[in-house]
Amino acid sequence: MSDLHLHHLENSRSFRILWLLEELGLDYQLTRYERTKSYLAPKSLERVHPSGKSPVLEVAGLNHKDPEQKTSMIESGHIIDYLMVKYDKENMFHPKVDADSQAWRDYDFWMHYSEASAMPALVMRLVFSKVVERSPAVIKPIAKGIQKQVEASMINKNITTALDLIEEKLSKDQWFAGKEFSAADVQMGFVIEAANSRAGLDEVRYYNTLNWLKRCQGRSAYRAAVKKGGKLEF
Ligand SMILES: N[C@@H](CCC(=O)N[C@@H](CS)C(=O)NCC(=O)O)C(=O)O
Repeated sequence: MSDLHLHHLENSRSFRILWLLEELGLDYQLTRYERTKSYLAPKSLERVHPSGKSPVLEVAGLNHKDPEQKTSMIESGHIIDYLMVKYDKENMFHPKVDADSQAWRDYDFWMHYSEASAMPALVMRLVFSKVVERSPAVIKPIAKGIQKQVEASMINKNITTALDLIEEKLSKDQWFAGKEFSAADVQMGFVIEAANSRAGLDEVRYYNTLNWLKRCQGRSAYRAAVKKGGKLEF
């Protein structure tokens, strides 16, 4: 039995972990969860970790006093760091930690930027679209009005700033850490898929970003992850 067990919620950040496990060629157990009608995780995920969020990676053997016990890890960035330190000894998917290396600084920056700055704006947009979708017909026009106002005043600018920063980076480099594909591309993949899914990224303005996405989607590990965990559809 494998030491790793990924709990994967459809259309979620756990796709990152699924994709990275495939890149690393590791053996792992997979449990898939469907979202509820409210687009949340099902209650059953709370049995694996009280946060009830995805991803959760259960790891066996971390408790030396009780090797049978499994440790439930959450936070995609943290799980990725763990997988890199534990399984990427040859630095195939992350640059060597070195404050003087541009590749490492870029890697670390995008690993953080994805969840700290880019995702919050995208999640806000998703939440407002769900509010409108689920509003009763009589108040739908009012909900739509509020959505438009909040998007214009608070959300759109942040999303555009993030996407422009990403495009600028990918117009200079093939990958987020520079010349080599890395786990930072995996972490940023979900951001760009989420940004592209609903509205679709402008093909001219985000030319390099869309080419980067095609390169990611063409990787055999990405395709294997889609086969096992489902395509990302928001
Ligand atoms: N910062 C966390 C975010 C985890 C998170 O919010 N996951 C979402 C899926 S993308 C989730 O589980 N949502 C279901 C829910 O809130 O019920 C990470 O990167 O792992």
